Amino acid sequence: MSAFKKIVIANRGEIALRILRACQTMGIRTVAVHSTVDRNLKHVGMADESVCIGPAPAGESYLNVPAIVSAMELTDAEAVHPGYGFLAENADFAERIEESGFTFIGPRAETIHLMGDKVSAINAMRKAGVPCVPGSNGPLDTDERRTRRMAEEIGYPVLIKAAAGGGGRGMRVVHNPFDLVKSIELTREEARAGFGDATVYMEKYLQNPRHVEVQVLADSHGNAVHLGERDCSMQRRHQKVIEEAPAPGITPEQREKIGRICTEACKRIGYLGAGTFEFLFEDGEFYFIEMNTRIQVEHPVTEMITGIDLIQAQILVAAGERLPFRQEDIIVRGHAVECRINAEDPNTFIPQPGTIEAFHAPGGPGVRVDSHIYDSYTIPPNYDSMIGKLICHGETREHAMARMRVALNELVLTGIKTNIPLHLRLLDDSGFKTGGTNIHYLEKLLAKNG
Ligand code: MV4
Repeated sequence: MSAFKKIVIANRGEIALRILRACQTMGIRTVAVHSTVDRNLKHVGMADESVCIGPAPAGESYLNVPAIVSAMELTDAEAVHPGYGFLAENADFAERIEESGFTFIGPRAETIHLMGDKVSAINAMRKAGVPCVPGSNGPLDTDERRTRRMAEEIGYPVLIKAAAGGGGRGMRVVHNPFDLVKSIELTREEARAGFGDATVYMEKYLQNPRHVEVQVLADSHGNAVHLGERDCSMQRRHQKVIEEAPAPGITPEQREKIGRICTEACKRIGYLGAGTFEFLFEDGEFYFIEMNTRIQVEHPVTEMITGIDLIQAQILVAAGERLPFRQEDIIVRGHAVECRINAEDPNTFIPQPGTIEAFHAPGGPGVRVDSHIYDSYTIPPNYDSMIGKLICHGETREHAMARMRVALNELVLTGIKTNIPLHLRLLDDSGFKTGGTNIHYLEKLLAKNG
């Protein structure tokens, strides 16, 4: 099995290591591209070749498109895996890679562009039969009377969102008609300053939804499958803390229905690769909000319940191969939970880079550690504070949580502060134990208990 002979891994940390492991399993040679402060990353030492692409600031290294293209030429690589973050959802990068005669491991540049604009993403999905939040169905114009009528019809509270936003950036809730025009203008200004695009749209503001997302995979032969859903509601300031799959309370019938809607939409738009349909889930209904055209941080919980290697599947379909399984081959088994381990103060959430003194990974049945850290590794201050993920699978949700508690207690990580104490607290929290808490749960819990 060798879809490609050599792949450049255009990322760092745990996801770069995860991609490297998939490549090695497939017999594909690897090139690590890294910044000057990242020479000691675990995957850099393990890769067949490595190329330094610039200094510590990501803008000059991990976002340095000419340097990455040069590294591909220099090493005679055929494809690039962007991981998540950095250039993963940059349509210009994907286009540039394809123009240079290489393969971008991900969707077509046109698809990334379509999904990057949230208004065009929602319109494409609505046309493809995906249920969306009641809203403006397009950009807001300057017709104040029309906008007012629209908000009345949708019903307050409404949410003004930037088309170029996403992931929680550029949104404003409007509770009454008196604040409407002012709020639209403020959001427009933020959007113009932040994204260089003042386009905004309106949606009904769902007050207590859960964040449930559907994982899909599609090949270039018109096949698409879904791998069930994940619940990512346990978050703080748009940073996910714990994710799980399946989502508590979703029945197999609901899963199959929303999954089929997503796969049909994939076929309709000619989607290629791995993708995630983000939904808000409230009162038993799914409402599409955004599509992510990348592999996500939380992909392991889906891998644990389906047994499918999502990175391997991404590489295969990028090479033009057919998906090696059909929908009926994908069976959700048991439950999986992921705790993101951050190098941060567990109370203030302030990042705490530094040198790891000792690291002992937990183990045993159903326990997976996706992390690049090792004894005496120094975490640079220049990047995200996530240093790894602990993922546990069990026959039931309770079983997975029991394994997670054991694994978190077994894990030894000294020399730096981490959010492990927060995870242990959450595992003992009655709301979390019951399952199905909404997107506001963690922030309210922290406000109450500190
Ligand atoms: C919403 C919403 C309520 N109603 N849209 C935030 C991130 C971006 N992906 C979309 N977001 C939201 N959109 C409507 N119509 C609430 C949020 C939201 C949220 C969504 C998912 C996960 C965490 C969140 C935290 C705050 C707000």
